[in-house]
Amino acid sequence: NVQRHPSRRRKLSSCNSVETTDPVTSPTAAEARVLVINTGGTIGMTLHDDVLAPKANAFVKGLRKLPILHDEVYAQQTCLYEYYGENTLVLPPSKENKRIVYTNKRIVYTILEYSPLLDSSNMTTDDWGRIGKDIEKNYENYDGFVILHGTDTMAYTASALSFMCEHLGKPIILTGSQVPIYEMRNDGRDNLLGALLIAGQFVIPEVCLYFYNKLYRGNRVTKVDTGSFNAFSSPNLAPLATAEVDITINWDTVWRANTTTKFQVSTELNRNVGLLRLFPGITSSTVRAFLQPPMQGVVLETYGSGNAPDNRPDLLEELKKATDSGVIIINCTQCLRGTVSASYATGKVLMDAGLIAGGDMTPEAALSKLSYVLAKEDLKLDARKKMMAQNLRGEMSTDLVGAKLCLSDSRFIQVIAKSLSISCKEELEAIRDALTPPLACAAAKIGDIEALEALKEMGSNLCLGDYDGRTPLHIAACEGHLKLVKYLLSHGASVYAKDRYGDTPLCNAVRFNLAASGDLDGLEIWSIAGADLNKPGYDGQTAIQVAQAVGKKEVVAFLVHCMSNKAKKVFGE
Ligand code: ASN
Repeated sequence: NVQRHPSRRRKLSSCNSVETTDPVTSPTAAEARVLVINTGGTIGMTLHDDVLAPKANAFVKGLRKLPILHDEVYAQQTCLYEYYGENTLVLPPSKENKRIVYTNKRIVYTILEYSPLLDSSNMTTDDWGRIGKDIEKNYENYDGFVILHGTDTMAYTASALSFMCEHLGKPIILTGSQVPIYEMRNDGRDNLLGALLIAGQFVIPEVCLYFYNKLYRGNRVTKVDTGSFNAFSSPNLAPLATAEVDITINWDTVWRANTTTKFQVSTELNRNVGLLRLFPGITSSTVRAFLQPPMQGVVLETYGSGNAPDNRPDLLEELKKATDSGVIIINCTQCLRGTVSASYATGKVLMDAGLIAGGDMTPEAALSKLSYVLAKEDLKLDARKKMMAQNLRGEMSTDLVGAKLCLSDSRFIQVIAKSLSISCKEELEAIRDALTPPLACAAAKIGDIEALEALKEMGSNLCLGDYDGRTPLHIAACEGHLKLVKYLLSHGASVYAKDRYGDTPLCNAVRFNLAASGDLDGLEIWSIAGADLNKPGYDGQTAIQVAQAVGKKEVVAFLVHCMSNKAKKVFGE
């Protein structure tokens, strides 16, 4: 952490290429850190005996020679290698993006290369566990994670990680390429660059997959093309973001964990799962053989909207026998797009045989979800079945009939739309998105949960920030409205959201709330944990000023003591 490296901090502040001209502004606000886990795949492959295979220890060296992926001058000026090691690189400054509140942030990324590097066809459940563990180990030190991975099984890994990562609050983005990054014409550079920019600049708390200018929810994708750069499709969910002239995030679609529980990775996965695709004339002995113990969970890929022959009692009997003996069978469609439904007699027979409807889940998502759910040994069969039918990570669409209030139902928006002569949906949404974040912040300031509820019903996203990128959670944290903080956290607000000044709700809570309430123990803990207690906040006030204003002398003394210790360290170097 740069805050623990005063000399790097000084270098950063004096370095012209870094836009931190204000010496009191922490340079961390100008940098985001991303951990890149390189598991292998075409992106880093080279030709050996006329076939592509991964090459160890070459990736970092290769990237260092690519100016769009590494700024050597900045690295030298800011002692990057000295502090983060030889495997750390830094992107050049990104172009000003009007839609991003905090611009000019440098993305500093560290590469963790696996050995051996794998073609993704060689990946196993153990490899998913290894990736999960590495994310968990490094979670607090990085703003986001990029996983370099082969495309062949990337949709499986993305799906599995989406379930394994519980209570996720930061972006994890899988990417790779169809052509190695070292070739003249390749898709690897763009894919890596896009994934890094998104992982470093946006708090999208999901396991995603970035490919060919689009960010997808990881458990919604499937590989659809072997010969195109546009290799992935997310048939049942629009992309979370598109990287065209601007990077545009579809915030309404972003999935949020809605919990206050600490992030953890569940690496326990059940291996006795399988995929079985129906085809005309499939024999009952094939089905029986497939469903034999130790099989515990199967994704049955059925026809159309979840149909199977209803004139094949032999087949249906095998399925029923298996579900009766405790095998969980999920009904997913073979079609690329759409969902299973109970509209045909040929679909109903499967429900009667004890299958669970998989909605519009991809087979990759259904399989990895089974593997995750079946590993929860403390759950009984019924609870596991219930979990399989639930939407756990946005992997399936839930019936939203009646759940989403129509925008034009809101009196408030109606009145404004009328006075501005607006009628189309897009314009209504634009008004809502412009007006509701400051309203939500105002409600947060006075701790008004009811007003926030009303805004939420209007369809507004309570995680969005105002002009300065300050979210209702930033405000509630500053004001010390604990109930409201809990409410916002349980509605998907992120403690990692950075405002224009690089401040998160977590930092705000420390500086304004602990200082104002005189919580010395709390302040000390934060100080030990590396928080910069002297850094001013969005309104220019430092913790000392806050404490002085409310007459907390012991807090002022403590903070002065912290400051002089820090100064001694800096000048002592
Ligand atoms: N066979 C490669 C892999 O999945 C394909 C790729 O990455 N484009 O590792």
